[in-house]
Amino acid sequence: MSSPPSFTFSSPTSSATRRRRKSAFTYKQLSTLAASSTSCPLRVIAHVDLDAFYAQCEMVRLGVPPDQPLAVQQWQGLIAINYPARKFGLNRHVPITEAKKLCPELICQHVATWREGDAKWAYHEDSFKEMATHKVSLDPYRLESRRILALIKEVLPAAPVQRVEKASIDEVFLDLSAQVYRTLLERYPILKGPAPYDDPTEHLPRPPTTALDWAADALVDLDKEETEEDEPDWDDVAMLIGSEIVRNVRNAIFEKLKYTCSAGISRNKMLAKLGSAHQKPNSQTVIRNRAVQQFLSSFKFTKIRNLGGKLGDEVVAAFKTDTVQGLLEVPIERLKKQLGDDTGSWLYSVIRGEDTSEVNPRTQIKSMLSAKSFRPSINSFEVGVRWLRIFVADIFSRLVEEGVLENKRRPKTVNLHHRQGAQTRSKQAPISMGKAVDEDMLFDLAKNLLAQAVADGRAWPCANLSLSLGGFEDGITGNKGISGFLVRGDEARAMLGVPGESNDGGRTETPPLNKRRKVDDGRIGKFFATRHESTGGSEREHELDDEFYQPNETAAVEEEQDAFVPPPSAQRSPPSFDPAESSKAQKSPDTGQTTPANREDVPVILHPRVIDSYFCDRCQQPLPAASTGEHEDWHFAKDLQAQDRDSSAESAAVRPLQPAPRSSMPHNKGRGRGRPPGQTVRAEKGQKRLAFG
Ligand code: DCP
Ligand code: CA
Repeated sequence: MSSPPSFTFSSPTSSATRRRRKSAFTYKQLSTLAASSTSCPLRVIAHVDLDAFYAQCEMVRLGVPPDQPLAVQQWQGLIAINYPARKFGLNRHVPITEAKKLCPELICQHVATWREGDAKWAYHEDSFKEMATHKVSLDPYRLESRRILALIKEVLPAAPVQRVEKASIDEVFLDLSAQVYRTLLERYPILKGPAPYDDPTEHLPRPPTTALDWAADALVDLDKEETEEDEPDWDDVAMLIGSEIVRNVRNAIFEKLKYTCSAGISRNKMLAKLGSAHQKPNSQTVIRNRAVQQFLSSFKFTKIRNLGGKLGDEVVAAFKTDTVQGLLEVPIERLKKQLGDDTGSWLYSVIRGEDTSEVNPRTQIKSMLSAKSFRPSINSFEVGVRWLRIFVADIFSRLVEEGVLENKRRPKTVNLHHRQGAQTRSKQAPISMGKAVDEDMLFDLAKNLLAQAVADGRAWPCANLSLSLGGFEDGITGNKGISGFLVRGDEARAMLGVPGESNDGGRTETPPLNKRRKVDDGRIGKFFATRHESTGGSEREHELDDEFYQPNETAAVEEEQDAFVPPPSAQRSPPSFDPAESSKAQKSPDTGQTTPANREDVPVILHPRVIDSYFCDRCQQPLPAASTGEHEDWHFAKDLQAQDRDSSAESAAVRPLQPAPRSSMPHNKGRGRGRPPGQTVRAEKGQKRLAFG
């Protein structure tokens, strides 16, 4: 981060002139940059995308020279093509035989595979012929992805200044705002203030700079009414600093790991993402605020994420245009009338370059899946079980990386999906909270589920089998096994250092951390999710379903994508931030946990000398760590019961012994996962361990 500042300073102007010239930005706005506020007009966001990622992984692994054409093969298709090969007109749609004709020196490297019966994936000779007995492994690319991510985090200053969101296997978003703020103040001490008259709404002085040196960046042309002769303001300077940071990150990735990547730098995620694709490979594009409209106008709006599908088609049909330029002429009222208020407003903003979705560093996996399609179909329990062994090994290696051995994260359910003809059926089983998650235990569970499917008599012939783990949650570490006593609200709060209501009767209107994230993400949120993007914790990892791989289909890759929030086209009303919702809970300054705002008489099971506690955010109350398993089982049972009503076999196995508090019911749509406003949570006394069938 130490490249020299590349500014050309203005010749001194008279102080009278200077005094008249003010920045468009205020001291207050500058201060919000330090906090990476999503509404800060000086925000700097970057999107970094590895070039031809799988192909580069293979080039690095094999030590292939940079100008050698190479493609990554999966069975009979190409899934990644390096840039030297693209010069020959190759892309994912070109069949391999055709590709070799177009580019005779092309190296086609097949992906690694798990061979039936093996305990580890490997690069096998002629594996493309072994589709019936091998399964694709994307582990080599995941491992490289992890190394790159770790390096990026190492190059940037420590959190909380650093905000890195892994968006897919080869993409990250960086919120550089706080780091840019720090650099701005170092380079321009005048910004430290104080603001004139101590008034934060005062405008900043203009930057003492007339021209900025953008080095080798691809600079998007300015909007029509702007000229390069106009003196830069602080947003331009902020963008320049962001661009320096990104250049350093990219240099480090290349120097240390030999990968090239492209990047986009702009004021939000949507623009940064469009920017990174603007000039590939190995370059970075800066879209200054003054260039946003010019940049966006050159796009078909169908290129913007979530406008590529049905919603995009609907908009094209309704307004007879597929360009941003064309759509800019449509008044907001017409957009709303056609698409509904929320989607209409969202579309209106997005084509004007507005996006307040946050860069969310907490991108935790919520589920994992390993799958295989069979051609021909399989017909016996033994063969199915051999595949389950591979699925479990595949998933378990990912679980280890997620920290399951240290109980940092653990799944709650295991699911088996099997397809027979056009019918896909599922079986689900809970993973007992009391036991360590290991390979044998998962294998046994999976095998039992397959046995159930066979017993139902509808398993064979099976065209597709997949195993997934779901309901990932933070595990409890250091559980001392203290049994619980029952204490009541205030006492429990005092023991946990959780505040009650404030003396003035008011409440701290701070939304819970997870709720805030959720709300903010929901805000048109996933829209800007990249193709594989995770979305604020609602992340799913899945591996390729071999047979269903179609070049250029997103399903063909290991994806870490949002599993739960539909794009605006599906939900038709992007949720917006509801300040009222924020006031439903209080946040403890000590624990960072949230507590219900109105819970005078909530009975809490708690040991008087409890050291380890955890907070159940579904019941909105603290509980002793020792009861975690029991309590989670109970929630789990309720969830299963609700989800699986139509599957009598499974729901019969899970019979809670007591009614759930209203807050935990999955169908309670009152206010997110909390209880509806005004209701007091009343947990039942003496919760008992459930008997699972
Ligand atoms: N991928 C895949 N099937 C697809 C799309 C992608 O298997 N239909 C895999 C291979 C890619 C990786 O995901 O290397 C990343 O996808 P990108 O879309 O980012 O494509 P590349 O990184 O290959 O190329 P680019 O330089 O255009 O980003
Ligand atoms: Ca890429």
